[in-house]
Amino acid sequence: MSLAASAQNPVIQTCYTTDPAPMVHDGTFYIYTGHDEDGADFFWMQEWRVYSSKDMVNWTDHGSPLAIEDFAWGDDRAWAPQCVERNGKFYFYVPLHSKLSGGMAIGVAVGDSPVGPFKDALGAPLFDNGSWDNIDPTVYVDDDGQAYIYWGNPEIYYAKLNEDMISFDGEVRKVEQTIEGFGAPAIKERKKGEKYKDMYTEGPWFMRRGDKYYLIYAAGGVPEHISYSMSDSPVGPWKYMGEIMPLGGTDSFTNHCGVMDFNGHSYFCYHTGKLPGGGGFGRSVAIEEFKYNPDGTFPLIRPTEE
Ligand code: FUB
Repeated sequence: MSLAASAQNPVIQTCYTTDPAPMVHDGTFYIYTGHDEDGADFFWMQEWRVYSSKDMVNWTDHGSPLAIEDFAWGDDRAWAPQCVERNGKFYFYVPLHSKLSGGMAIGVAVGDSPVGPFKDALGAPLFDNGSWDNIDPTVYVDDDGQAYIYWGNPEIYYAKLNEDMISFDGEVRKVEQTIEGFGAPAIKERKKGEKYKDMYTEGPWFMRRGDKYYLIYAAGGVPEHISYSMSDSPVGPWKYMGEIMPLGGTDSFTNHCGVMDFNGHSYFCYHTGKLPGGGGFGRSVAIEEFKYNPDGTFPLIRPTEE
């Protein structure tokens, strides 16, 4: 089936939604989001939300099936999530502030339905080492069944997940950010105070299409644009491929993307400050349909301007 789809942006207009992570399950397109509070002056976010659509035009609000209070060890900053399905269970990965370490940590909740209810799977963080780097987890289950989790700001970390999806197989590794791989010098080689236009910043989205792997991410510091790197392997080496969504036209100094095919169409999800009263701390999910170039690279994608 091929559904022509043109979402009206922002796609959710009843509250501020951020950091979209799409997932397709059983003929339905889900988006997992954060939630900026009205009048916020920082990312003091308390809950995650879920929306779904069967036609990319009409959206169902499934409310907030997961919030900070569902993690006994967390107390703030319900930042960029992603939910993936495996063996009939739905694993909801989130970054939040840890009361245990004082840094950001990665948590994972599990549910039997894509819209919850979800429960903290471990009663403890999946990863918590006291660092503020631990944000924006992205998870992909590869064709051979091996699942990977990437995350981080300003470093990029990754680990293999066991089949249970709630424990690591082996150690956490750091991705080497070379100019060839990510468009800017390694963090330790950067000159203090110098802004590198193409540097990886945060919000990775890890995926495979055909035999190519993609890391798509917010880049450039503040304000952020979206760039990407590609590899023949799920763990690199990565090749910097350039921008997907350049600066401008979003009214938000952050951007954060998720990419998904649905019913024969490809969709690029991101956020803007374009809902009335919105801005950098009042963001809203938007979606652009796009077509990959024949070689699997991305075209430039511009945000909806009006
Ligand atoms: O929404 C809070 C933070 O802003 C996310 O973790 C980042 O990716 C940026 O969008």
